[in-house]
Amino acid sequence: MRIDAVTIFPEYFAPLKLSLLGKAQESGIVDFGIHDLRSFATNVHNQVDDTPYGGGAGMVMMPEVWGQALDPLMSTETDLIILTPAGKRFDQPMAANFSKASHLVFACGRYEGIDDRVRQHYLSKNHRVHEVSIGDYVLGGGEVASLVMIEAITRLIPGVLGNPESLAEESHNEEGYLEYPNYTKPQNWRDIPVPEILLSGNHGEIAKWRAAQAIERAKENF
Ligand code: 6GU
Repeated sequence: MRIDAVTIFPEYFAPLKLSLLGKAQESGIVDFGIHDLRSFATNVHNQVDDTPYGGGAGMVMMPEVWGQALDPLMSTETDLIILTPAGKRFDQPMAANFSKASHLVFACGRYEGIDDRVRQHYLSKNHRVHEVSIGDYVLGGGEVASLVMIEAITRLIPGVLGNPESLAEESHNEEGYLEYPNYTKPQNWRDIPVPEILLSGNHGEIAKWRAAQAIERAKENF
């Protein structure tokens, strides 16, 4: 999979080199391109934003600089993802869908967002355009949201996880977040013992216990 991100803060994407994502890149499963939006500015001050038509607070990112940055990235293979707190909520099924894509482009808005004509333009050219939010809170920009999405999406690509069984187990647990509590060595820690059942070797009973625990946890946390 090819993943491009356009941002005024390319440094935000340094963590792509680490851990799972770094390995996925080394092994050639994913390929990242990070593009500095400001390098596409055409005015003297490399300005990328301006005041909103109609008035109101804040600044809006100008369409032409986005057009210059995105045009060379867009093809029939591309899914363009515009990060905005007003977008569709990102979740595990959406991550699973995007993990099957061949090319994702993340457009990281800052300030009050990107001039809406950018979205309209690429839609009108029959590109797949998605406005996505990662949750009900407001971030300073789409960079961190992109990182969240990239991590959730790429770990679902075959070959990225060392142990594909953990993926299979997740999907058994509905969307992958109905997890049971886990324990490892030592058997006793600060007077808290590992639940007996997990030491029993009875895999049927263990599976039942874990399912019940996952439901208990879901009740508490939702
Ligand atoms: Cl995608 N962008 C911003 N700025 N804030 C957010 C978000 C995105 N998702 C949740 N909050």
